[in-house]
Amino acid sequence: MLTVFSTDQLRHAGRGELHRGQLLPCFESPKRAQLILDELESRNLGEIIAPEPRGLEAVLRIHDAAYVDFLQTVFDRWHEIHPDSDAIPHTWNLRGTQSTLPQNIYGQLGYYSCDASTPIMADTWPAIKASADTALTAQRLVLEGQRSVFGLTRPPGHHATSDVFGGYCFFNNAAIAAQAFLDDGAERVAILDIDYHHGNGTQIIFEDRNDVLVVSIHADPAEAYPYFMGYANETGVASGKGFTLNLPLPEGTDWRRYQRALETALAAISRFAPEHLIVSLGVDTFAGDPISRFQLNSNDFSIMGRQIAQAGLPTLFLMEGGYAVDDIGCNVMNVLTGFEEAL
Ligand code: SS9
Ligand code: ZN
Repeated sequence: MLTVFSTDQLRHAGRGELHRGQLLPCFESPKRAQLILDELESRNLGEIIAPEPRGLEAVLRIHDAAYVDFLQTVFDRWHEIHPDSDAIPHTWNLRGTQSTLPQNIYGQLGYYSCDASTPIMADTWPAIKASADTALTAQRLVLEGQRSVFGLTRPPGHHATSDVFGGYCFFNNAAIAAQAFLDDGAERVAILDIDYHHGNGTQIIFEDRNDVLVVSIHADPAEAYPYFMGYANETGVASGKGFTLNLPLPEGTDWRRYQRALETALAAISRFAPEHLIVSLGVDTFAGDPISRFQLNSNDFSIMGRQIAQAGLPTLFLMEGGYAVDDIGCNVMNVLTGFEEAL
């Protein structure tokens, strides 16, 4: 399987995130991508290629122009006032009130974000741009006939909406790739989100549409981030009704239980009959993950990959979460080789 990755994606390296009352070293670190690459190389998954640099057209199909411009410029504005720190939002608007875009930088950081876990630093922009380019190059390779491609997207994307960053995400790489498939002529694309956390950004982007089926298996939002969304009764909006499927699972979920949800997810995808499948691949369902509470082991990821291959679809894997750095390479590699072994 081909992998797409740019070293520019390593340039986003936050100093700290607000986690349960403490400023801790960022869980979402460049080391994650580096360790995945090391494992793919040592176990010979296949060639690793750099993304083709792209303009912003495909990004702007999903994200608001003002948001994209904000992300591109905010750090320089921040740096003039705070030369020694990352930009982190700390104030948000009141629920249900008119939300005017403030001119003030603290106001704008709050306006365009949903949490304080997602710092912005000098090279955040080149890293998130390269991550989106990675998704788009991998998407094109699938379009051109590769059975599967791994876009090692980092920073991840599934919590980002058209104009909100958070949950370590800025550009919704999976949404950008799904829209690119449609713009290249596909009629239906399915996104299978197997990250531990509900892909709230992806759901919000597509919830009123019937050309992208969004299926997410994740920790029950009653107990886990992102807390406000991801319940089973969210099934889509207006003409998107029936094209969102949430399969929340309790803390402590092991492979037996997970596998049944994956079967349900894959059955829904096959009824939808998409031309392409995008997998939002998070391995934070691993038992050793420091911020998650499922119980999958490394071998389970191989079975998961095999099961996903049974869908029989051209498949674009895009990286989302996974924070147990010692095992992240092995767990990702197992999904991808499990997939290939089933072919
Ligand atoms: C606050 C705890 C949750 C966000 C988790 C985002 C996971 C992305 N530090 N932080 S896959
Ligand atoms: Zn996650």
